[in-house]
Amino acid sequence: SVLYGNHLRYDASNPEWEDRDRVVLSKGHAGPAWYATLAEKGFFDRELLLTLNQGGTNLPSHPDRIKTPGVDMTTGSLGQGTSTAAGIATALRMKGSDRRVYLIVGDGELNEGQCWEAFQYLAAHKLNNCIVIIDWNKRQLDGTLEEVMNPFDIAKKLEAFGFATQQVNGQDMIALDKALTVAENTNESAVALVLDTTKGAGIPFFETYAGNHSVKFSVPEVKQAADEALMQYAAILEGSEA
Ligand SMILES: Cc1ncc(C[n+]2csc(CCOP(=O)(O)OP(=O)(O)O)c2C)c(N)n1
Repeated sequence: SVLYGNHLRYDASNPEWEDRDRVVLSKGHAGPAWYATLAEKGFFDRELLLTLNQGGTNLPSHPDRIKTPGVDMTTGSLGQGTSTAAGIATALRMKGSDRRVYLIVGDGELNEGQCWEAFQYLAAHKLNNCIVIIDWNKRQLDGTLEEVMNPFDIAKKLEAFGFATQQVNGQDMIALDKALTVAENTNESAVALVLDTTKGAGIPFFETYAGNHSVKFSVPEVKQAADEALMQYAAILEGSEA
């Protein structure tokens, strides 16, 4: 929402616009969240969302750049988006373009060594036109980060690689907006944001749900999720009015 609302330069009626900023959702399994945003911004009709992951759909669970307007890179095999984003950033730099690539990476995805090779490359070449965004939600597919393979302090590691790194509350839209602006105005090094987030945020019963990586909700659970999300939203609105 923050990216598409305030930062990206794009034209939904011309997704291939040469002068657009690019997005690489390296944690490709989050494709459905991206599709909701793209539909909201007019890249395609909302009705298409109902075809998610069905045979012949243009919205496969993992993003496909050939199929979906607004998707710049095919992803799903974790780690690979980091290298392709580094390649896009290099190409933009070589062309003399001031456009950026926004690279979204999972914290569990960092288990892939490929990420660290791409980060070293970005830092060494001071590719500040690739904004690295890590979703630090502390969980991955089948456990917590520590249970599966501890990445230790991600922000410190990126700093050690040579990145200008900010750690920010990834669920605070205003903080996120500011942090992106700071990153976009950093010229002397590669840039990264580590977003402190909670998996399933906004729906309390889901935040603590052990297998919340991939769940098929029952109808009562869908209703409960919608009710809890609405309650949270109302509380946020009340807070901002106060
Ligand atoms: C190379 C590769 N190995 C395994 C998977 C299966 N897989 C899909 S999502 C996931 C967990 C990723 O964790 P994280 O990046 O933290 O994503 P999040 O928890 O934010 O959804 C795994 C292992 C994959 N997509 N690609």
